[in-house]
Amino acid sequence: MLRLITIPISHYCEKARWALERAGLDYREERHVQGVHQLAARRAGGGVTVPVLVTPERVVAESAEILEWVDERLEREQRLFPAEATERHGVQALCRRLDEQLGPCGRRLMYVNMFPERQLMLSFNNQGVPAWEDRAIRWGWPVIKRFAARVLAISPGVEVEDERIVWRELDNVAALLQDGRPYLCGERFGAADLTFAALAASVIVPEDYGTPLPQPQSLPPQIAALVERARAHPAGQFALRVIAEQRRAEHVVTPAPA
Ligand SMILES: N[C@@H](CCC(=O)N[C@@H](CS)C(=O)NCC(=O)O)C(=O)O
Repeated sequence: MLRLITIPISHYCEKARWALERAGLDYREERHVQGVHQLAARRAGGGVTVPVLVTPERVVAESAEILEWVDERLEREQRLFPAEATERHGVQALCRRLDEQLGPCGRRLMYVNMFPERQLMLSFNNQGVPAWEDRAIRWGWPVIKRFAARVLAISPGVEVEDERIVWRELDNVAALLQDGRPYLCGERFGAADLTFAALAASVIVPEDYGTPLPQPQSLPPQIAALVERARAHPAGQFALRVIAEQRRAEHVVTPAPA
């Protein structure tokens, strides 16, 4: 059985869950809160970030590599990455940009906004984690907040620049789609679409996600407004469409025979 070490709300972890579930691969998700995740990731053979996928042959400790590992187990026509080298490099470059820009900035933007909403945040953050971790993060909240601020490089006002970068990345995705193509790299759903839709979750908070996310009606007005603005953006609309079409169990594809 594959093991996937996660922080349940993490959008990088959602990339991995989505790819595994789409491929119909059975896995056990081991959920942890921030801080403890580093111990769990290291113990599983990874580094300090999650997701970490433990497979019978090796440990895969980067979400982008997990997508590639899963792809190797699929029939060619069901793969997320094109076989042709130039096209493949194009897809990988777009995924890397999303991983490096949208991923961290969207995450920090949401953390900064949600930090004052401690009860609401923890009720979603801690779903499915061991009971002692749930208790520890509630009791140790000031320490955890300082730890998160350090890991995420939160400084006063950083969210203003994060919001600018997130919207720049949404604009970039919308520009790619402007010629009418159905998916970011052409006619087929692929790694760039999955990566974008998963990472955009920090601002569009989709209902369809590997763990429940707080919906706008339960969020404070200024965060709800941010989410509604992201959902209304053409790239936000695209992410919601891709999730509605592709994230469900009926989109499970067939693994290649071993
Ligand atoms: N490049 C990594 C980034 C993963 C990442 O940043 N994961 C976060 C969770 S969203 C994490 O583990 N953060 C805590 C830390 O860096 O200690 C990947 O794509 O897997």
